[in-house]
Amino acid sequence: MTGAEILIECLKREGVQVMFGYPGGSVLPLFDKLYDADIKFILTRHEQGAAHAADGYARATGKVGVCLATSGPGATNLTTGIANAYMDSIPMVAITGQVKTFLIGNDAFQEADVTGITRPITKHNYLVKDVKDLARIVREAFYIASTGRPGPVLIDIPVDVQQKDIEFIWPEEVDIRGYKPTYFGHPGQIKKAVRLIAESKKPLIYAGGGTITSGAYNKLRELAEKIQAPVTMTLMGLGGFPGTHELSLGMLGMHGTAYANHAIMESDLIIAVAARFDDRVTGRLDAFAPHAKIIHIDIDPASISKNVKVDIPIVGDAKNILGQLLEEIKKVPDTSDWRKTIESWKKKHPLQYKDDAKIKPQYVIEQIYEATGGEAIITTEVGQNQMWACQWYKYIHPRTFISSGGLGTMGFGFPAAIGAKMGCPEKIVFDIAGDGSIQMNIQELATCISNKINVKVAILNNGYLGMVRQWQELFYKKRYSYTCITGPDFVKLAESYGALGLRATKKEEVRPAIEKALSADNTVFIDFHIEPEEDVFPMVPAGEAINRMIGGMA
Ligand SMILES: Cc1ncc(C[n+]2csc(CCOP(=O)(O)OP(=O)(O)O)c2C)c(N)n1
Ligand SMILES: [Mg+2]
Repeated sequence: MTGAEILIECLKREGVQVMFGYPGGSVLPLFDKLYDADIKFILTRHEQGAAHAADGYARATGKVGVCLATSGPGATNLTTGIANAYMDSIPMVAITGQVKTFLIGNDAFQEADVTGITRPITKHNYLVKDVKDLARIVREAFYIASTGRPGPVLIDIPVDVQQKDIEFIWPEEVDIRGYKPTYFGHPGQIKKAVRLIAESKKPLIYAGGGTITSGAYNKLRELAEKIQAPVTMTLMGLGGFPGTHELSLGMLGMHGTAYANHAIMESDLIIAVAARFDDRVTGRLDAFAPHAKIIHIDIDPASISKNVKVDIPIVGDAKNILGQLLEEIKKVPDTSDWRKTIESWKKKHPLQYKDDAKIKPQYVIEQIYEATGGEAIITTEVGQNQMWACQWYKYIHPRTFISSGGLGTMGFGFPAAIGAKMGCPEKIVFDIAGDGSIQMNIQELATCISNKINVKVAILNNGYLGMVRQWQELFYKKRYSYTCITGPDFVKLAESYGALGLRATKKEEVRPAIEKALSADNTVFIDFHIEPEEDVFPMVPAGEAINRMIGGMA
C-alpha cells in the first residue's frame, strides 16, 4: 500500500467517519485516495474553519476530531484552531502535507516548519520521515489525543512519504514510553478527602471541563446530592451538572453569578473537579477562597497547584475518582445553613437585566432557551455574546455548550457548530454570535449550504466589538478606539449563499424569528438588532478579588 492508502486505512480503523479540510499540492496523493474512501469529507472554505469544525465535532461527540490541510499556508491556517483545541484539552488529530523529504529545510515552495510552529500548541506532534513508521504514528496520535488530558496531535506527512509503497502492518498495541496517564485516585488521598468532606460545613464543588471529558456527569450529580454541596461551573464545565438543578450556582468567575463568586469566598472546602483555576475564574489570586481547604481532582499532574496551592491533590480520571469518593463517604456534612445562606443570595442577587421595549441580548437568549426547551447544542463566538450565552441559557446535559474557553477565539462558534451538527445531526445546533466574530469565518456559510448542514446562527448585532467596547466604557473613559464595527447586510449575505436570512429589529419580532429559524430545513442567519451599549454584568474587573463585582453583591 502507498502511504496515502495506509493513512486512510488507519483512519478507518480508528473509527473516523468524518473529517474536515482543504486540499493543496502537498496532499494530492491523499486526496486522490479520499476520492473513493468511505470517510465523509467536509470541504471547508478556510483551513481555520476545518480545525474549529473538527474541534466542535469532538466536543459534541467525545470522539477525536480530524482535520487535514496542505503544507505551508494550509498548515499555518490550521494553527489558531489547533491552539484553541490545546487550550481547552480537546482531542484532535491534525494532518498536514509537507514538501518532499529531500526538500525539507530548503525553503521549498509552500514549506513551513509545521512541527516547529505547532510544538507549543500540540500535546504531541510528528514529522513522518519514513513510510514504515506511518501506521504506528497514526495509532499513537489517536491514542495520545484521546487519553489522559486530551489534546491536539499533529502529523506532518511529506508528499513522497504519501506516495511510497510498503506492506501495511496494523500495530495492535500502543505502547509509548513515558506516557502512562493515571486513571484512579490514590486511596490514601481519597481517604483524606473523605475526612475533609465530612468535617466541612460549607463545601462547594467547582467543576471544570474535565467533568464533561471524563463522562463524570452522573457521578458528579450523585456526589453533590449525597453531600448536599452546591455546584458552580467554569465556562468549560457548563453542562457538566444540570443548570436547572437546585444545587447549581451557574458559572463563576469574571462574568459568573454573584452567588457563585461569594460562595467561593465563604466556602470552607472547595472540591475542584477537573478544573484548572484559570485567571478568569480565580480573579486576584491572593484573595481567592481565603477560608477554604481545597481538594483538586485532575488527570494532569502538571495542573495541580499550578495557579492555586491545593491541600489534597488527587490525580486521575474525574469519573473514577468521584466514584471512589462516593464509595468511601459514609458520614455526610450538614450543609443546611450553608444552603440557606446561598438561597438568600440567589434571591437577593439573581442574574438580571433591565427588560424594556428594546431587544436585549439576554432576552434573545432566554427566548432561544425556551424555544428549544434547553435541548439544543449551543456554540458561541467570543465576547459579550459568549458571556450572555453562559448566563442566560441553562445547560442541562453535557456536550451541549461548545465555546472557546482558554484561547477565546473569535470566529470559533460558526465552524464549531458545523462540526457539532455533523456529529449530532439529530440535534438543533445554534451558534450565538457577535457581529464582529461572525465575520471572521463567515465564508463557512458555503460549507453549510453545499453539504446541507442545517445550523442556526443568532447574531447579537450591536455594531460593536462589544466586549472590548465594554472595557473601554468602564476603564478607558468611553474612548471607543476602533471598536465600532460595520458588517454586511447579514440577511442579503445569507441569501446570496443560499441560506435563509431573517432580521429582528423589534422585540416582538424576536420569538417569531426564532420559531421560523427552527422550522426551516436550512441554514439560517438571524440578525438581531440589539441594544448597542448593553453590558455584561456582573463583572469582576481584571486583577480584582472575585467577590468585588460591578453589578454584583455589595
Ligand atoms: C481572533 C480574536 N481577535 C481579537 C479578540 C479580542 N476580542 C475579544 S471579544 C472581542 C469583540 C467581539 O465582538 P463581537 O463578535 O461583535 O461580540 P460582542 O462582544 O459584541 O458580543 C474582541 C475583538 C479575540 N478574542 N479573538
Ligand atoms: Mg458585537
